Amino acid sequence: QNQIEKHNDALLTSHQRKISFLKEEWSHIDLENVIQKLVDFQIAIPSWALGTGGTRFGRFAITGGEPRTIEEKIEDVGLLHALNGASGAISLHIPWDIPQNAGALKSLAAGYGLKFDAMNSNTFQDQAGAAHSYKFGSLQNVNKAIRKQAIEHNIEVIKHGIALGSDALTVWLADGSCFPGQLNFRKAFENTLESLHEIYAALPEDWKMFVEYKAFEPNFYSTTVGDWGQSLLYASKLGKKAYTLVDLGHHLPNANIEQIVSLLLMEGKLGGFHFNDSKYGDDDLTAGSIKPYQLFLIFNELVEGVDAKGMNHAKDLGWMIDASHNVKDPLEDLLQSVEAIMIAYAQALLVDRKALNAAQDNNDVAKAQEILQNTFRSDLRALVAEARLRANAALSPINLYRELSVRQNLVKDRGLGTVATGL
Ligand code: LRH
Ligand code: MN
Ligand code: MN
Repeated sequence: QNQIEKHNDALLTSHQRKISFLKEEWSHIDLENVIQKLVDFQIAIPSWALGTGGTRFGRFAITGGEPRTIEEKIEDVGLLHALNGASGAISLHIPWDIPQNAGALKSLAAGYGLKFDAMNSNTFQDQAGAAHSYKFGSLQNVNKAIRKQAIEHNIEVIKHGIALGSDALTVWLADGSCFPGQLNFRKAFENTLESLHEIYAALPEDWKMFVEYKAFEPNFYSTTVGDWGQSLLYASKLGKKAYTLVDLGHHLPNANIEQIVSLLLMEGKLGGFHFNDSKYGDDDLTAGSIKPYQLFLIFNELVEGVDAKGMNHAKDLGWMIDASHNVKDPLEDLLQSVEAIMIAYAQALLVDRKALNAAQDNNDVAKAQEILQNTFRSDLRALVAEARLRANAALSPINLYRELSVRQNLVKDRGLGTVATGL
């Protein structure tokens, strides 16, 4: 906290100049309200993004200092949260994480101001000692015993989550097929639905189930939860605790994700997000690093839809990053992702919605574009920094991270080894 204050003091004059300018520029808008929304907004960090994931071709363990235990993963997210004030939750993946002592983990996390976000199950890899293989799918499998093993794993994950105080289960399935004829699509859907029903029945009353879809990979001909239509079909059939989860990297190229978001919100079936960016497929790159305008357009629909439904921006949807790191320091990358998400959110909050609605009602296409691009092209970084300042976080998190030689210190403490996440 001391270091953060010292860092902020040095940057304060320049920061205040930028904020005064923004207050003048946006004097017609209640900026205090916008800043408060930014302060409240929290984006969960996935435990598997804290180390170097690599690609399926290899992993370059150059970073070092990677967290070796859940405790160290919590420490790392605690550090991110101290720096940016916006990473107040961690999302675990079972069995990449095996929480042994939930009580102790809960109080460790609480000490850093962290909660446990959605729990993730894993039926896309065979686990050591497991009786059955998921080579031909898990919840969809033609073999009932294999489906049962996968169902029981998910119920186990819910139990871990209950002990940690989480309130959501994210189910992502690699299930599908690689060749035409391999699978009966209808039977695969029905098996998956039946399995999901059994998992759903084990959910506590106040929990949500997120059904995450993905177009392809690791299966390359069909995926059994392949798109938002299929996910919505499962979520609708399952019941009110089931929702669709949108991972930005899980679409076919050029999909209109903002339209998907808008319609899922309309149906009350949008549950949460995995933020990342991509140029080709499920690249899991830094949010906003490739298509920042798309990220803004998605947030524009989110703000519009969430407000139309009278929902709470910070609480009613699950916000999370889902990234993988190959060439960057994972912690620096996560700081960059959070920053990009916050900027897109700030831009969406400043859209003149009344004027946009009027332009839409008048079919004034050029005006509508002007309105959107006016905020997208405004530099709102100081607003996001102001939110950090008010949360006692750092004005420039990544610079402070470097000034304090955090990575070098982590390497000293934890060594150069890497810890495989299984990816
Ligand atoms: C699948 C996915 C899913 C998994 C995570 C590791 O591509 O996005 O969310 O749980 O990656
Ligand atoms: Mn994901
Ligand atoms: Mn993915």
